[in-house]
Amino acid sequence: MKVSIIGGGGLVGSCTAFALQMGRIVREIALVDANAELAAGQALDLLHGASVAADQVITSGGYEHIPTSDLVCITAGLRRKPDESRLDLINRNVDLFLGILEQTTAAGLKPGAVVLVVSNPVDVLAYLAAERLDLPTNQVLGLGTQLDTIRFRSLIAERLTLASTQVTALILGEHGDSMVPIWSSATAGGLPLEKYPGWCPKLADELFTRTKGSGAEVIKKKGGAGFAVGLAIGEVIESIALDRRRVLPVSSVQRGCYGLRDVAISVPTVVGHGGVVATHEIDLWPKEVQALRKSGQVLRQTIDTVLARVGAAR
Ligand code: 2OP
Repeated sequence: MKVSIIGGGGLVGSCTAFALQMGRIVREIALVDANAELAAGQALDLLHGASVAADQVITSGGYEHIPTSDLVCITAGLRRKPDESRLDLINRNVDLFLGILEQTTAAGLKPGAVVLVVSNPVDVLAYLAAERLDLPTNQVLGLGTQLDTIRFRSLIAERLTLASTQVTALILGEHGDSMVPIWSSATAGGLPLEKYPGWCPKLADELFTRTKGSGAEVIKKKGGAGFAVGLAIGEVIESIALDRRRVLPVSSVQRGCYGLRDVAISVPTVVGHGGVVATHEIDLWPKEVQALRKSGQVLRQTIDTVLARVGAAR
């Protein structure tokens, strides 16, 4: 599989490339960036490690890589300021993103190509990509709350001194302020998380609040997230590359799952060859479904605001 990372010169794009290199699954990684020298530097740095990593083609360049790409990952975008919500980014990033979509379309996508949107606000931009790219809807997805979910699990594990890989806890909804913690299915070592010694509602609230604020917390400390985002993206891309059909909380345009329609939002999604294989409307607590629908409304209102400014797809 050839993966082109638009924005590959930046922190998120280069960390994604490193995660794919260490994943040793994709065959070719192309870093595409407006700053060609930076992308070339990132690619060279990765290439230097290839002899102890994997037999891959690692390169950089422009949109000439798009027609031969099996997956295009769009990470380019302006970063949030520490006190700025993701949705505040919308106007600054939408114009940039629409330009990327136009250049991607002009360059020509393979009919079976998958487009994975990471740029923020990811759910709104994933919706615009699905609306504007000439691809089947299932081939366009957003990273969604996949990143929030892995942060959630890691922070829970750290607080309870559990093995991080044995905590399963899900975040669904918007990758943003209206994201929803799914406590109804949270487990550690296969056992209900709420039964663990030391677990209490106060701790649950603290951990979710910290998860929701993790993006801003990292931005404040180091300017922006990279490592965890790259790993989150790597899991999605490798599930597609190997047709693993992992159930992941990624964002795609919904057609009725949990009553959600005409909005790109994260629900339990089977991710495999071609992108979205299926979504699962698995029973949640009523208050979780209610919060998920509220999150969908928040996103739909933002999409309407954006479309009022930029117009619907021609
Ligand atoms: C984050 O949460 C970049 O939105 C991403 O860090």
